[in-house]
Amino acid sequence: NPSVLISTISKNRNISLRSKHQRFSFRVSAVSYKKFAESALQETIKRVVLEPSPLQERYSSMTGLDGKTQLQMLAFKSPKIRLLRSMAIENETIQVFDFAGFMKPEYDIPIFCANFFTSANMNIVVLDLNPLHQLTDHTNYQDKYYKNIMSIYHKYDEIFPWGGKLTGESIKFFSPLVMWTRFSSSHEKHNALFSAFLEYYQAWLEMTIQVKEEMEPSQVRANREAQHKYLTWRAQKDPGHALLRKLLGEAKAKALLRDFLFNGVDELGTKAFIDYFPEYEIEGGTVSDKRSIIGKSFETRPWDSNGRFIG
Ligand code: BLA
Repeated sequence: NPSVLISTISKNRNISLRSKHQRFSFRVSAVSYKKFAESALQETIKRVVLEPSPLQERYSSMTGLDGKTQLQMLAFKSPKIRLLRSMAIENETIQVFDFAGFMKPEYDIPIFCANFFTSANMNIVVLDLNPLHQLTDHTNYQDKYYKNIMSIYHKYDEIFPWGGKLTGESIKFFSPLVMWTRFSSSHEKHNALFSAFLEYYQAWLEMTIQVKEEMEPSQVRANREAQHKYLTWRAQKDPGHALLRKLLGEAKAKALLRDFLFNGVDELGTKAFIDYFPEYEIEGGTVSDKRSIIGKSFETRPWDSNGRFIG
C-alpha cells in the first residue's frame, strides 16, 4: 500500500506505520547497543572529568560498503584513562557492541572489555575486566582487583551460563569474573545484559577512581608491555575481524583496528606479534592466518566458584 509510510523510527526502535485508515506501532526485535554506551558514559561523567580523545576527530561514524550498515564510534580520555572507546554497529540483521577502557601505563587496573555480537536471534557475549597481569603468577593481582567483586559475576551466572568451547588462546586474557555466554534474544536477557554491563562497568570505574599512580619505573614498564601484548593480540586475532573486513574492506578495517579499537598497538611498544606469540610463526617469519593454534577448548568454566583457576 503506497499510502503507508514509515513515519518514525525512534531511538528506542519503536516503529509506527501510518496510513489514512490504519495505524501500527511495534517494537523491532533488534537491540540497539547505543544506549549501553550512553549509559556508561553518563555514569563516567558523574565521577570523572572526560575529554574527547583526538581519535574522535578521525572516527565518529561510518557507513558500510553495503550502504546500510552504520558504525558509530566514541572516544574519550581522562587524566588516568588512556582511552575509553566504544563502537556500535547496526543494520537490520546484526548489532555489534565493542566497548573498552584502557588505563595509562602508570596504572595496573584491568582492561574493561564488553564485546556483544547479535545476529538474527543469536547473541555472543564477552563481558570482563581483562587482567593486565597473569593471575597465576601475580596472585596478589587477583586479590587486589577481583576477590572483592566476584559477587557481581555470581549474580548473573544462572541467567548467563558458560558459552562452551572457545578459542583456547583467549582464556589467558580473561579473568574469573568473565561472563562468556551465548543466548537467543529475548527482552529479559537483553535487560539483564544491560544491568550486567553497567555493574561490571561501575566496578571498573570505581577501581580507576581509587587507584594510585605507580611510581616504580620497572612496574610502569611492565604495565605498558602487558597492555601492548594485549593490544597486539586483539589487533591481529580478534574474532570480529572478518566481519569488519566484509563491511569496510581490507584497508579501512585495518585502520579501524590498529588506530581506533586497539589504539596503542603502534605506540606502546615495539615488539611484533611473533615476539609475543612465537607459536604463530610460519616459515619466513610471517604470522599464520589461523585464529588459533590450540584450537577450541574449555567446554566448561575453568574457574571454581571462588575464582581459582582449575583448567
Ligand atoms: C565470536 N567473540 C567470539 C567468540 C569469542 C569472542 C570468545 C567465540 C569464538 C571464539 O572462540 O573465538 C570474543 N575473544 C573475544 C574477546 C576476546 C577474545 C572479547 O579473545 C578478548 C581477549 N565480535 C566483536 C566484534 C565483532 C564480533 C567487534 O567483538 C564484529 C565486528 C564478531 N565474534 C564475532 C563473530 C563471532 C564472534 C561474528 C562468531 C564467529 C566466530 O566464532 O569466530
